[in-house]
Amino acid sequence: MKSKILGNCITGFCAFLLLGCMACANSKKADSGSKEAIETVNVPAFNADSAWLYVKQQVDFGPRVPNSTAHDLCGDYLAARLEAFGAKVYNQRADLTGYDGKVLKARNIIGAYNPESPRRVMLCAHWDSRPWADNDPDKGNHRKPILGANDGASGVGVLLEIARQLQAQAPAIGIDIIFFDMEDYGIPQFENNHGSDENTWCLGSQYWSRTPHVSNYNARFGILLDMVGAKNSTFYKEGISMQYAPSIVKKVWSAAKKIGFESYFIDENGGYVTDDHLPVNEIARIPCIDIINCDMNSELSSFGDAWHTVNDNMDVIDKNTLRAVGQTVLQVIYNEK
Ligand code: AHN
Ligand code: ZN
Repeated sequence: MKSKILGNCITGFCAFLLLGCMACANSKKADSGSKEAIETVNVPAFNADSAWLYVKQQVDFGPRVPNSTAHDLCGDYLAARLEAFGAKVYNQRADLTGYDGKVLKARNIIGAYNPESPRRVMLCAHWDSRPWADNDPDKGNHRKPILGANDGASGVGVLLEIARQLQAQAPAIGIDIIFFDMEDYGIPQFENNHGSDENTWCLGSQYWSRTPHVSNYNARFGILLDMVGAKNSTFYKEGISMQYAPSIVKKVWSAAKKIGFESYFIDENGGYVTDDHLPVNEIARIPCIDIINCDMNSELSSFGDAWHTVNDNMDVIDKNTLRAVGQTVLQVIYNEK
């Protein structure tokens, strides 16, 4: 009897010790895991003032429509910025044909960081601006070109600031920043055949997807930024992104939530958008998502009141939105191993 009680006590004590040790082991594991994460992943702080300036510097050239001096000069500016920020720069030039039969002198501009690494992520945005303000409430503006502060320049501005950060502190993986040309030459609303051909949009990214800047190019995934600068923007989980790259959507939206930007990155599905990520997914076969503003309140367009109007100027740009997107993208790429 006595020994049985003692036996039970010993068994109980052992069990207690064992459980205690397991608890220790668990907490140790958890501790060292989180410590490691804090020690090794140092995500730089996105500077929204710089990004805003890079948006303005593009807009200051005027509309960057194909075959214009402003387009030429802005292309030179973007390539020079990437070069100054330490990227290996590729200028991919091509003659592409618009829906109207015009030959367009296209230029995709690529900045490669750590080009030798097989572990890569691509970040992209379009840098051209639309030659027609065909969604303007005033019909008299429909054939005027747009400044494209939000539609084009905002994504590029965020990526230039990221390029600056990449030079200051390298992440563990290689990054390719790709500025696609001629995204916005799609058939205007005033043409009879408007809506007839999706392929009239995204000419630069279609070209790149067939003919990447280096042969056998590959990346783990891509993130496209389009219209990421307007005040009170909301980014819903876009349809094509969810179809081809749901895990990347999840990764990006979780990263945004983790750092407090869930009021911008809404945890709900949005519509399907024909954008530069479509050829990247379907032709280059690289899973690529689109972070694109979806405005539920605008009566003019689901992309916001200023979309494809003469009002898409610096007045619509808000540094808080640029920061929310830029910091989220940094959070993602510095956590890739
Ligand atoms: C269409 O309206 C077909 N696509 C929207 C993609 C876009 C236009 N992004 C910027 N401008
Ligand atoms: Zn557009």
